Amino acid sequence: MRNKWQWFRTIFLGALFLIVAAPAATAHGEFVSANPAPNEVVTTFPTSVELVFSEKLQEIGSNKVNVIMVLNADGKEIDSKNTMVSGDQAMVGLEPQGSPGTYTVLWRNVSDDGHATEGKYEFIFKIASPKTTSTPAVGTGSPANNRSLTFGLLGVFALIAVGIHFYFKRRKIIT
Ligand SMILES: [Cu+2]
Repeated sequence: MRNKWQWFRTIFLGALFLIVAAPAATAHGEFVSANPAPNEVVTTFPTSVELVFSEKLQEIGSNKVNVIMVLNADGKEIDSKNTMVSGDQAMVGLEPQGSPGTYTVLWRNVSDDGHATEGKYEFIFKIASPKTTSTPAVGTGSPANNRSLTFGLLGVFALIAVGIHFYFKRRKIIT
């Protein structure tokens, strides 16, 4: 039992060290910008995903060390599996998509200094509604969906506010 705990503690401290020490080290090929951008809402599905990093990327022979992977809402890979690299940029082509939803971009790179970095972000594909602002809601569902989304967000904010309130209240009692 004791051995198991020591092992666990070692792993835990190791992970903690990595989390604390990693940002302190040099920048590597950090994420700078992307198209589509993180959390961007696109109404035309992009033909590619392009990422810009803070350092020139390294290509090691024919090995694909710089990879961009794009998944649809169902987790299906919809990229061309052929990430291209040019300087500090990488891009991958995308298959055309019909269904609106949240798409996930996963990336991994190796910068010129030999350091590997990885990350992910999401963008949202929304089919543009054909209705204009002057005509009241011809389409079904979408205004209600927007409204429920707004209320949902308000609810989340309210919960966070209540949480913070009680957190500080408790701290006050303890100290
Ligand atoms: Cu580095």
